[in-house]
Amino acid sequence: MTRSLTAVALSAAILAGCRGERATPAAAPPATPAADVSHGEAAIGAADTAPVDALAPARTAATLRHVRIEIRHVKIAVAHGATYDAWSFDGRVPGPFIRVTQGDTVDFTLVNRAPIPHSMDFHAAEVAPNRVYVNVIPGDSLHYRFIARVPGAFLYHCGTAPVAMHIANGMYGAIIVDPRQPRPAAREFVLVQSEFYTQHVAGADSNTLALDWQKLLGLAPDYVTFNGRAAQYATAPLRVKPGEPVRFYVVNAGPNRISAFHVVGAIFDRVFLDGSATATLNGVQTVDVPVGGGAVFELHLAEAGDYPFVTHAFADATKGAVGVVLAKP
Ligand SMILES: [Cu+2]
Repeated sequence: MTRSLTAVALSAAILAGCRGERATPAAAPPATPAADVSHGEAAIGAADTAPVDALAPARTAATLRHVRIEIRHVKIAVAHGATYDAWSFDGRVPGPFIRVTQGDTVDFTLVNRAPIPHSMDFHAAEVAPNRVYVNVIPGDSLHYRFIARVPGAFLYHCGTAPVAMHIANGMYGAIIVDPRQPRPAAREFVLVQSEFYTQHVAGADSNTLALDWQKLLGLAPDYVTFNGRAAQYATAPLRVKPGEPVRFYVVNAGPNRISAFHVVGAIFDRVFLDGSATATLNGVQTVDVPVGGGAVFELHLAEAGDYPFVTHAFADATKGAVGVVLAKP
């Protein structure tokens, strides 16, 4: 099969990114941009570490779901050659993908193994925040239950003040609530978009980064990512078959940037906004996922090839919010 110019250019950009050793994005646009690169201009990282698994967890039949999460402060890779001092749920950013079915009871335990207070806010829950979204001190734990009444793709995050700091440091994840009547079978992926605002840590090795609060307040991220690492699915594409039903659960953790989610070369068959159980949009090209929101995207890729997915806010795609779906028989 003849590869398109776009795909070739994207591959070239990926390879160029693989050779680069920069720990931070370029401060200036490329001097000699390739004329036919329309979707490959991100500071694309090499696959020097395994990508975060984007496959959605399988549905389960249990109606009482025990979920236990440990909070730990860990170092994560946010881009090729860039390590970030993160605050995490279960040692990963984003935290574990949770999947339950509408009507299930979630029996939740939060254990704080970190040196400062943290908490947990589930957007899939309808509860009094002052009862359960409370701070857990280091070494302590918290237990509460909620019923996942509304289907959809929901954010969860630490709600400890300043919330922007706790989210920007990595404390978020996705919880999928399936409708009681299952959605049709599809190849399913979870994508959590988020930003990193970085500065070098004094005394640490040159590639270790930590939060830059002023950049956060100025809405100027260094990296915008899907599942916590810049462009990781450009070098390790998500794989589907041509024509196969594909479903993306997209959640936007922010803390600041709206996601204009788009798959190059495809039109979404159906988009379910947030908790809506019925298709609210058909035949759409780009749909905003607000900060703190989620949406379910259903599509198919018409023919074999490489299909970039991006936030079409292209400054953010350039900072890493870009990946590729590889459709191959
Ligand atoms: Cu926290």
